Amino acid sequence: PNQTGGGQSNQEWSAERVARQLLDAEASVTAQTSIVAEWDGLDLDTAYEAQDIALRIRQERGEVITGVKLGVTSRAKQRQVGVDTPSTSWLTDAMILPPGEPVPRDKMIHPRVEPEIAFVMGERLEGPGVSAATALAAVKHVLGAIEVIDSRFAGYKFTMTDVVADNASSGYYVTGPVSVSPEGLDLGLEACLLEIDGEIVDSATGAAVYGHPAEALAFAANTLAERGLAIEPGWVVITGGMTDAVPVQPGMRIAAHFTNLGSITVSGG
Ligand code: 0L1
Ligand code: MG
Repeated sequence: PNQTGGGQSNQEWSAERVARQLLDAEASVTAQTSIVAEWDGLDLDTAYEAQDIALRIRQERGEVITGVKLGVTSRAKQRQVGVDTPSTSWLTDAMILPPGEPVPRDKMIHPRVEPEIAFVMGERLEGPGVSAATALAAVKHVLGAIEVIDSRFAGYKFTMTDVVADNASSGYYVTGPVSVSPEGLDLGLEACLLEIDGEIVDSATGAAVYGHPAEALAFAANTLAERGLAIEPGWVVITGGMTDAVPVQPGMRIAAHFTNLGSITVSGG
């Protein structure tokens, strides 16, 4: 992929410029280098501000919020990307990959897939003080999911604040065909096998996700509350990659098989 640096002076940077630069990188399918390396003013609050500005721009062009994505909730992901704090980011309807559609590789820089556990919210969930039990009580049903991430940073080399500003490498997400009531599930023990071209390459259980996917959901509610935001009924919350993300190659057959949440298959396009 192409790469661009920035090379402009510190005073010219702002959350707005970060948001626009990353959206431009996405639209032009062009990787760039760390923004923090150029602008040390990109702290966590500014990164979330950039994320929210980018969401506003997406909404201005007609996209609708469909939910929230958690990032870096598992140790596998923390090790893979060198970031050890979970984050929240936005999902919109433009990020939905309909079942059966291949990964739109022509619109992506260097896509990777990762299996996730997803919640569909039945009730509004608002922090602070949300526990895993309270969080789970607001869930209508649980789904399996595959997220197709795509970092705007070359080689997935970023800092915590870079990746938060970049909407945590959002690309596409596909949810599974089986929806299960949370009462009937032990989500900590819900297993997922990740199959690539007929071979099981990785596996994990729900406990890999921040101890329990409901803990990740509570983290999301409590973190969003710091910005005066809540998780709304009907929203989807994907709780973070359970395993390492796998680079997508043309023609690849990707499948995630869950104990109770069915199987999802995606082709590499
Ligand atoms: O690029 C990345 O891997 C950061 C996003 C993390 C997504 C996740 O943990 O599910
Ligand atoms: Mg993810």
